[in-house]
Amino acid sequence: MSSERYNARESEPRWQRQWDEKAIFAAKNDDPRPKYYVLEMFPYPSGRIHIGHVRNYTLGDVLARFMRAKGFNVLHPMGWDAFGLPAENAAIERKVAPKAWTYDNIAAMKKQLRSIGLSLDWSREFATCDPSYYKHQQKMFNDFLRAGLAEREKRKLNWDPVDMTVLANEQVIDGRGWRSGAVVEQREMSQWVFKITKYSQELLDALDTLDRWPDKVRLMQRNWIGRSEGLLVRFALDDATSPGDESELKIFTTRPDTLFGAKFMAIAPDHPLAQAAAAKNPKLAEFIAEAKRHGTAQEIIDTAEKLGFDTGIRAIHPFDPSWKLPVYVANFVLMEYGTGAIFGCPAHDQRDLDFVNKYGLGTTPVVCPEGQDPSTFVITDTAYDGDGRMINSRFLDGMTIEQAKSDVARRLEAEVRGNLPVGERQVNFRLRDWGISRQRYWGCPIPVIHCPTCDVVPVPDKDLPVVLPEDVTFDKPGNALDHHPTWKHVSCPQCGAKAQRETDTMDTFVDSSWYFARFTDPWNENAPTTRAVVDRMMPVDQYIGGVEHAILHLLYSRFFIRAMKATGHIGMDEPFAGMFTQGMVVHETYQKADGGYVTPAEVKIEAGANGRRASLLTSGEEVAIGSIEKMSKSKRNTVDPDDIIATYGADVARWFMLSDSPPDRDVIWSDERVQGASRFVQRLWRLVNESAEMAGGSAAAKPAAFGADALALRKAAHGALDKVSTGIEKLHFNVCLAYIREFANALGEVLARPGQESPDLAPDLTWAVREAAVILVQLFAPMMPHLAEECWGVLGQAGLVSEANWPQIERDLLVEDTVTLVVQVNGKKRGEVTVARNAQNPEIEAAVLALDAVKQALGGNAVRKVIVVPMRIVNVVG
Ligand code: ANZ
Ligand code: ZN
Repeated sequence: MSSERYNARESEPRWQRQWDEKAIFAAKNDDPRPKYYVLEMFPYPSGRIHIGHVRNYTLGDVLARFMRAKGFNVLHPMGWDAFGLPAENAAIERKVAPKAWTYDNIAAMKKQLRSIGLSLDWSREFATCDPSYYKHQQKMFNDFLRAGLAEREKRKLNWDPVDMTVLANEQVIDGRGWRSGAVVEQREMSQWVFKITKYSQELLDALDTLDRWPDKVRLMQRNWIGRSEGLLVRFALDDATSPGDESELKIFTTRPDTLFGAKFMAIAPDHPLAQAAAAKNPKLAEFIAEAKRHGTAQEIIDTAEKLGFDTGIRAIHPFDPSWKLPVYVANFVLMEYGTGAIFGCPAHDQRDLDFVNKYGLGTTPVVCPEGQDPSTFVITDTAYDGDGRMINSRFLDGMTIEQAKSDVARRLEAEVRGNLPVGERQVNFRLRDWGISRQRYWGCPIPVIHCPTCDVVPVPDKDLPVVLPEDVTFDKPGNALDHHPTWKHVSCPQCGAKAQRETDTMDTFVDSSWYFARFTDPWNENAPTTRAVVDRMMPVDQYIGGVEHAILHLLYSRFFIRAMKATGHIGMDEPFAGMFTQGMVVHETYQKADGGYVTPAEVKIEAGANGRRASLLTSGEEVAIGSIEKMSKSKRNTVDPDDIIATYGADVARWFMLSDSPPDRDVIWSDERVQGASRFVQRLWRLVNESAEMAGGSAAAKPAAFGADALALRKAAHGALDKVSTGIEKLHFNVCLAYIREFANALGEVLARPGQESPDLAPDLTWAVREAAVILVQLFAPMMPHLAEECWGVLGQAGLVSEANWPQIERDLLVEDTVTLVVQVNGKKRGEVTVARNAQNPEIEAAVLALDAVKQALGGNAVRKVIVVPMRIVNVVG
């Protein structure tokens, strides 16, 4: 038996079939045991599983299998994030219908996922493009509309001229569309928004309760929400200079303490005052048009040169009527934030400093760092934004920044102009409402109808779902739904007149904002959730996915659950109690002399005289080994999970993924290391077979006492069990694998000792070997479940290891049996002694007095007394 190699290719599908037939991974909603919900971010059905998926799902699977063995009712479902642009692109490029393309891909990828041996509950599977899913999403849209959580809003939107769609701010990267890479334009349009800003403060505060989320993710969310406390200040405009009827300019500042350092005012290019001034000034109009062409995305603004145009308008300082400040239109002021206007204080704000240095407006420092002489403190190229005392600021001089802020706020709130206070404290958030309208076909239709008399009418709940038509064409750019000859023409549900359906569909981030709640009861045809079930099975206990979703997907989901709570679909606020962001799978790149990339599969690696050397398998042509990068199509440094599984088996792929790096770090794919994992699989197989041969096919009664060898092995087994159990709970999988290896070595040593083949071995040792082998198999079962099932059978264990309870730890085997004591002679440390933990004082004294260091220190003097401080110190008094 043990001479045969383990054959993954034969064994893996066999066990997968068994798990399926017995449906052992199906969670039951009425299971009385405590639930544990493990979820990996569901995939987009692109057509193929990539290696990043394998890592993601393996991480979740280890935890799911472990928690199942620990006795939890584990919910570990899988589905498909199935709407989105690639399906439309496939339709355009390959003339296949988006629906057919999507479901074909799902079928192919499901097959691949099965081959990885994941313990998934497939009975709950759905795709977000199933009408039976998006029907409920449309229902919730209607509910949100009624609750004031969805609204129609005129907005300047980011328009992607290539994809012909509106993009969320988050989908604009460096001023370009995240998919097309086209420079994004601004267009004013009506669209649907979800009122996420109603929850700005709550979404921020609740981050403190998410103590099982990575700090970096919480910080990213905090920054995205972007809360700042400041002051609104109404600056009066100098009448003589003001265009039209404008008499004041409202600004928002977080630094009212720096008001006496003001050198200019600046307004956004699309500020009404800028428009008014431009009407009389063609040069200004030109400047504004140019600024808008560059786009107003945050990233562009942060990196662009700070440019301004003096409007000729003058604003009056709120504390000094004779102090006039020039008003510029500036390209770094955003209309969407605060009031779209600022006062500039160059000494203490870098952008303002860059600006004044360009336009020669000067600086006056008003905050002086502690220990600096105010009379010599000057600002040249670097603004000072640190702490200090107020200077050059009249009544504020000598105050701290905080004191000055509140003093200014108090004074300006008390000052009234035209019945209104000049200043008003305000909290601002960077977070904007979530625009969800997309001018695309392959998405969830927004269930409203536009009627010429009744305006916007929601599709009545009873008429849901609004189903996407399938007979669409993609021969024209733009939205295929809009081009459909009949679909949008309907009668108004209210007045019966001719009306039109909304042809915009929802941002696909909506689909992924509640799928995890739907998994709790995907069979409910009447409602998105079943309250009794969803309130018990949610929240997700451990969510696992890429850090690229750390802001948007997680924030939208946190909002959506709150909105579902407000509309009665769930009874909690936070969807994910634990969050884990996994690292990427990276690989070397290989480049031919002509610069073209080649895949790892085309390359042979050898150890050359000057390190590793790579050549093409076909021609032998040498290729350059390049940097290690995220696997990507463009760099061709990908490995295909199918190839790996066909060659080595899923268990090897899983083991390798877990072994090399902590799960939150990048892992470098290496064929050499994969082969190492493959050898380890065979080694485990031999160890288990040898153990079974030695210990017999079934468990004997536990011996009453164990000799030294058996005890040592039992300690190794329970020590490994203890460490691996806590390691899995903390998702320190790579550490767990190291412990498993170490323990396998310990078992291997026992089996390799001479005389172990003899038939009359001590029963305590055979019992311990058998116990160790069983524990070993259970320890690696979450990582290599197929091999574990096979080994389980070899050991004569009943049932499936996938269904077995996690082994019980015998804690008394974990106690270290020796202690190390500090040895002193006359109070001075002279060495250490290691003795048995239960050693008695005479034994300890004898051991100490036998030490050379002690003899030397005594210098022949007689020992007067030995004092033993248990577990710590032995003092010899001479
Ligand atoms: C004067 C000042 C002096 C400012 C100083 C800063 C430092 P956060 O913290 O992000 O809220 N600001 C206000 N509205 C703006 C807009 N629409 N576009 C560009 N900048 C804007 O930033 C608030 C600060 O950003 C405000 O405080 C304002 O500049 C600027 F030493 O006012 B401050
Ligand atoms: Zn009507």
